[in-house]
Amino acid sequence: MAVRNFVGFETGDGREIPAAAGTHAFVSSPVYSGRRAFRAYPSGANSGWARISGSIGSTGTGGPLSAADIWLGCRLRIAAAPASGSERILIVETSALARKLSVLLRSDRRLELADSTDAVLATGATVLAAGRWYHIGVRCGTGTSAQYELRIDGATELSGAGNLASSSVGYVVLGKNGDIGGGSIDVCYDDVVIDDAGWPPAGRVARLAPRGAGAYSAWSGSYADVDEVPNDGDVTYISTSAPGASTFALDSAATAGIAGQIAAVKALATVRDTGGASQLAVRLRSGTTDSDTGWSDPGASYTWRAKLATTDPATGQDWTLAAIDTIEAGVAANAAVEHRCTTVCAMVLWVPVSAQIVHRELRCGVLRAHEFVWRADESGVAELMLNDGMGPEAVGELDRLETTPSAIAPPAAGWDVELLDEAGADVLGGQGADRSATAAVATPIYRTWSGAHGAAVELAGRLLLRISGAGPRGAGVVVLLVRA
Ligand SMILES: [Ca+2]
Ligand SMILES: [Ca+2]
Repeated sequence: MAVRNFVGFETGDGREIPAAAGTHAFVSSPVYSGRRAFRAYPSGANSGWARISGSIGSTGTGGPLSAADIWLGCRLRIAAAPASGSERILIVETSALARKLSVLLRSDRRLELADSTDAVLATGATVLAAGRWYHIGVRCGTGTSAQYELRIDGATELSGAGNLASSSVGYVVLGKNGDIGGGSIDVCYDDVVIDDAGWPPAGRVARLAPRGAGAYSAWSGSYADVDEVPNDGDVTYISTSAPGASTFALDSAATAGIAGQIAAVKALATVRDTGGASQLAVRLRSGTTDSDTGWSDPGASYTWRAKLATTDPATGQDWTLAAIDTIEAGVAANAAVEHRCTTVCAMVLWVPVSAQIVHRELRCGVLRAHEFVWRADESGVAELMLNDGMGPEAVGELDRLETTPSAIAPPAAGWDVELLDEAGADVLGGQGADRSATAAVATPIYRTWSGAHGAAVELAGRLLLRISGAGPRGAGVVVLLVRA
């Protein structure tokens, strides 16, 4: 999997895409995630669309994907379908902006696919509800008998082979570009992810805004000049006429509402010069490691440059939430002409992770071993209800509590396991507290031959198995030995 670009429209002004035209808006409602989404709402034969770069080039400009295959994911919400017939709502284009594969919205709110000659390939069965967000997946290959696939909320709706043109994938257009039957549409899009190797994560895009000075401050002006949405052009900006860099501390992951696995980070700046041969780069700083684009001349009108990183430049490994809290974004200049920058931020593509507990019961005579394999959520918690007639049944005299931390995703030291009754009391009496992050721990809860561990613990009635303090996505196993 290689994410080549992602856009959540959080700049609020299109300063992250190469073009938008016709009847469109960057809206604050509705959004799927973050604070902005893209709306295309042309009437009649009009168009309204946004073009998304297939990739980010080495100098930070948007460019074509230049790959034979694209796997695209995005959120899509239909407010209005054409009154009759069908109209384009998403197009995979070549580098020359020719249609390879089009997703059409029919008047009955079913989707269909058209090939590079605009012939309909297949029509889906699912009627999409109006006013509801869906996750849409589109795969498009290259050639006269190339693979295509359409997914709705992760399920394959259409797949097969068709004439998808001989030129490789360049760009993606969201909205209606080119009329079919004069039909009006009103469709919103969010969280677009482009991958050239497989289905991308169904992620969300959050914006980290500048919140203070960073490690570099060669440009005149402060973070308050580059923190607005949408950009204010030359009303507030930072500038330099000499080589040097400025970077800014950013919102924390928690402030931005990020609580999950990080798929990619994109430092983004809106920049121009005031004439002459400028040399500008975007800098993404992680810890003490600077990761810059190559130099380019943005010209005298405001445009954007971006630095995309699918792994943490400081480690070469996957991004972590902790690393997100260290990053800075900024700009660098390398020529003695005036460079200006009016906005800086970092976009983060992240995927929510939910808690899981899987139960297995092993029986040996009167002994029952209830094994709970668990993974905590971002807050370090995992919960499962027992004995409620729906989930696992664990009834009897509790003999032993055993906990084993995961070696691959170890929990935080001192994590706790409790069994809470309906009054909220821990029937384990706190004996599951402060478990090891590295070693298996067995705690005899009660032995008939010894009163050392207090009164007998009888498991009965509804009980909440609660793991807590395990750290984000910590994992392990809890075994309860019960004498039936
Ligand atoms: Ca968004
Ligand atoms: Ca500004």
